[in-house]
Amino acid sequence: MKIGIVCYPTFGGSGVVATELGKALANKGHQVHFITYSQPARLDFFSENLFYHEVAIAQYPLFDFPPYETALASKLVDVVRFENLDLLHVHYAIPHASVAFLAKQILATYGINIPVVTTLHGTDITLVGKDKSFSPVVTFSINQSDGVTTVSESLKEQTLDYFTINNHIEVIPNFIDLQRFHNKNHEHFKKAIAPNNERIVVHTSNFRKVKRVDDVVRIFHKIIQEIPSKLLLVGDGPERRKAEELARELGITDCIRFLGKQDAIEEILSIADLFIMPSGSESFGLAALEAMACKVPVISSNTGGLPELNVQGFSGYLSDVGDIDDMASKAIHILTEDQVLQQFKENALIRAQDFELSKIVPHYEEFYEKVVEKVKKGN
Ligand code: GMT
Repeated sequence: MKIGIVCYPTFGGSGVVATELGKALANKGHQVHFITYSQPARLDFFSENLFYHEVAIAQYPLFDFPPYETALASKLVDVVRFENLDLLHVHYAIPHASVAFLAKQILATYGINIPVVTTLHGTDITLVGKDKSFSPVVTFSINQSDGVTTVSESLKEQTLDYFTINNHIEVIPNFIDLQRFHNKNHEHFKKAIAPNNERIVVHTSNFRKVKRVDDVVRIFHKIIQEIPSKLLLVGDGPERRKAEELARELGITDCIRFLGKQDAIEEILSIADLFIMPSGSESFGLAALEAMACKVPVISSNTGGLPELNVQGFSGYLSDVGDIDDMASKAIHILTEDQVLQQFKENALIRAQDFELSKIVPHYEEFYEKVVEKVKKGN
């Protein structure tokens, strides 16, 4: 199949999933065309089946807001027509689903009926999408898509709750490439970070409010009252400064390293003993799955899709959003005894294996086939 993929090419989870999906589909012999405004962060290798089309946005003094949507729609029309694509798969509803709808209408004037699949990832529904300034367009474009997927049952339910949806929604969870994400022996690195054999706690995110990075610092503060540990904070974003200030206030900067944005997340996860994800809202929690794949148990909130991933008392623990005391005491339970920690580490990997790439990607292929068939038959 010839597939066009539209996504945010940055470090966000939706862009990562879209890029990994494209790479996996290309490996399986599909021809995949990425159509984005810059090269997707994880599109880092050559394959004869992978193509990248950059959306160039013209600058003009009149444009206070450069018309990205118009440029993207025009590019989609061009790529679908001249590369003879069979299907467009857009990730993150805003603005990609409505842009795909516009491109589809334009393509119809050329006699092309391009099937459009929209994947909803999280904040496009739970945070940004349901805002009144976007919701009419989000509702319309979800209903107009030929196929809609969400990354968890929870996100499907929230989509149906927040919007008036008359379209079927297929749940296809996030997946993990265990060839890349697995525990690697990095004793030298571990020794450098934790010279006295302290436990290593990790959090990775884009440091937005919804990630509650402050909670990570506060939970860690409680952990080190009981167990010598180090905290690695990976990523960057608007809440980083606040977290740094909190660490200074609590007097624990010696135990915390802010590593900023990192590509080789799996290298860092390989030396970790615990991953903390206290998010206020999380449709799936791909970063937690990446940790579990590297044998790192997870302390998470019980919001959104996290209970569909993290299994209470097996791969880690879940607590109510903001319940720092509970998260800290569960973290301490996991970290105190070597034997208990080892068991949680093994379990984390077992749970991650349920989401192995080879188990999930075929669901997308089957869904594409269904959607193409439906569009061919005229819905
Ligand atoms: O919040 C992020 O980390 C980025 C965001 C995105 O859409 O780029 O991530 C969302 O999509 C990921 C991939 O499907 C999910 O694993 C994350 O749970 C989801 N984030 C939220 O719901 C907050």
